[in-house]
Amino acid sequence: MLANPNAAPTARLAIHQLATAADEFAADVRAGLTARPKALPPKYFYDDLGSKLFEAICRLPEYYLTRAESQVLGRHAEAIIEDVGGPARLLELGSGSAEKTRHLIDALLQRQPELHYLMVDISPASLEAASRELLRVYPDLRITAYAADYFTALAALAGAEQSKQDYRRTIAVFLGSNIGNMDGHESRAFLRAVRRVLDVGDALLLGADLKKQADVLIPAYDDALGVTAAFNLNLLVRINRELGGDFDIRQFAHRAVYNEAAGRVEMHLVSRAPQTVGLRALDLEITFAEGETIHTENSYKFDADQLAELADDTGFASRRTWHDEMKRFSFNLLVAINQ
Ligand code: AVI
Repeated sequence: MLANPNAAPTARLAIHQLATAADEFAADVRAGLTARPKALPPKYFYDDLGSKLFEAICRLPEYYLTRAESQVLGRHAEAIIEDVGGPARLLELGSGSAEKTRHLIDALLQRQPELHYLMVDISPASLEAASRELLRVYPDLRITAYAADYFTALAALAGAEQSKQDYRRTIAVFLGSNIGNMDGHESRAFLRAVRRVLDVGDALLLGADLKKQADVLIPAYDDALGVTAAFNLNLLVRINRELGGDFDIRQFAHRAVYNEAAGRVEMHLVSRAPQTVGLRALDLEITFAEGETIHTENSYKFDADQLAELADDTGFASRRTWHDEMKRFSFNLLVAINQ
């Protein structure tokens, strides 16, 4: 674990950059672009620009998820916190801008004098910006931030023997339906890893988008302004920059489809023409047929039975569920149980 040399010199904030295999991105790009069909892991969307584009997506009229979840949190944060009991510390996986989290921080600080907020995000720039903004609004908050992917951060947290100190409970939060970007196997491995850093009685707050009509889903992933298209295409920009790629971005198009049988929205990058792309750092050339796609993301949509099964399989009991007014999004309080 490396302390970030740029970390602010304040006892209230510690930012840790967790070392990941230096060439993991290169290895994943090589594997993904030489596979049939071609695919890339969505975690690589979130470089500095990608994280900002995702924040912009969250403000789009078509992207109902963020507003729906904020509505639930705005209305029920106190009841949610009440249900868990405390005093509690907060552990957020995929904190992003941490805007919605403020509802929970406010509710916790109404019940307890202090709060330790542990935040994990793959983007160091997002962590830096979000933690500074939080400290401006809540000068007494104690923040420990981890720049890492979820599994690396959870392994570090499990091994760090993090003492809860004055906190009776840990509340883990996984918002925004981030769980939807994992397939069934990965989401179970992830929830089990979360469960390992919790004690019996601790809570996991899980935001999950619900199954719905394609005419609501597709615009959410293919907005009129083209922000989601830019978010998707930025993956090629990142490959060009970091791996010496020569992708001509204009020769690829964004596509979002609802795969109803699989219960997920899929994002693809479609080659507009037959073409060959070089990747200098990988000493690799990739050919594309016209219309061939790179599958860049799955966004699974859930029903109540699937969510209950997920909790059941991973050492949690579902205690309560809240919905937004339009019942588009579900917010689930899961409690860690003996396994
Ligand atoms: C982060 N994640 C839950 C978003 C989603 O809805 O799957 C990522 C995203 N992709 C396109 N738009 C937003």
